[in-house]
Amino acid sequence: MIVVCGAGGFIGGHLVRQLRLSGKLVRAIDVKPFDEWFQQDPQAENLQLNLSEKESCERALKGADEVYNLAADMGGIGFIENNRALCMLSVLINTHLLLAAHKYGVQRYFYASSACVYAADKQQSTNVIPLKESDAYPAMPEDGYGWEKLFSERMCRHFQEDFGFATRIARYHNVYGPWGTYDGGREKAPAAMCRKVIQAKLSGANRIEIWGNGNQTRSFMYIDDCIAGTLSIMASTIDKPVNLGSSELVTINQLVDIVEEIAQVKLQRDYNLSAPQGVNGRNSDNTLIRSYLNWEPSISLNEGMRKTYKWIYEQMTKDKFTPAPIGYVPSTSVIAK
Ligand code: GDC
Repeated sequence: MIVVCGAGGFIGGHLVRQLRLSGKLVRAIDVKPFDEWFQQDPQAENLQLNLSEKESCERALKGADEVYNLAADMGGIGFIENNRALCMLSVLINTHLLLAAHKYGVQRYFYASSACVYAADKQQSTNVIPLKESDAYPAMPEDGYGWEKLFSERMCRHFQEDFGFATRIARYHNVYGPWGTYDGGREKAPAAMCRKVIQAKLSGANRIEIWGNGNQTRSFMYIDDCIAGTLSIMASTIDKPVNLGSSELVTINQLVDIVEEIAQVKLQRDYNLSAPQGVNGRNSDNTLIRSYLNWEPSISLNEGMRKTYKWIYEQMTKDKFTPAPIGYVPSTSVIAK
């Protein structure tokens, strides 16, 4: 039995889907009510549980062979900069899950960490040197969210050393794709840009707001690469934190260029210099993952953004009133109403 914690979220939903496609027995858990899950597989054992509570974690992991912990209160830079205490409370989830995993003899435990663990002084320039795993120390991670991730990584390491079950840790670099958050405040830049460009296009507003000056650099990993890498890391012998991210570096302005090209529009850009911006530059050094797996994320930003844009466009337009075709004449019964 494989347990996926955070199964109602973006990455968790895709992971359950992939595990089910390969015929695995899956228990899927999230704190959100079922109608808020991004994806739900009726063949999985779906449970709504608050995993920050010890009893819920024990209920969740009883009978489990493998556990994926993707459960966390998180979001894009707009969310994590303004909700540091909430982000830190995710420590309760990982702590109680590790204890339950130890109690029930779980064999393998995956922890979803983040590039936000990396030290701030190594991310000050937009002209980045890709981050290698050792750059997390000396520690000065993203305030709140990053500290929790770094602490929880460390806890996984010591549970592995002291209690003898395998823990696997991936440091995700900005993951995007369909069936993820694109509005409401937790969205990351790729989904936010799709939403803003679509809104500008549909409304005819012709302009979008960009946080910062647009010169910040990032790499963005498409969800299919994230799931493939997650499964491989879990099955591997990599017993220390490893980067899981694309190494295709772009500026935020280049990300917007890609979305404009997909949408076939050219918009005026309004730069909001007081909006959350996070680090100036960040990229993933993939030497370690390549050396273990002979693999690294390779789906291009262009290809991934086309699929993401299409899905967000469908979500934003599906419930809308569709204008009648030109030349359409309503029937008299409709007019009488
Ligand atoms: O939110 P994010 O994708 O997270 O932002 C990337 C950059 O895009 C930031 O510099 C931000 O100012 C800029 N940006 C411009 N406009 C907008 O409308 C917008 N919305 C958003 N969200 N950003 C905009 C993330 C964390 C994650 C995760 C990853 C790991 O930081 O928020 O939780 O851990 O890092 O790589 P980002 O890349 O800063």
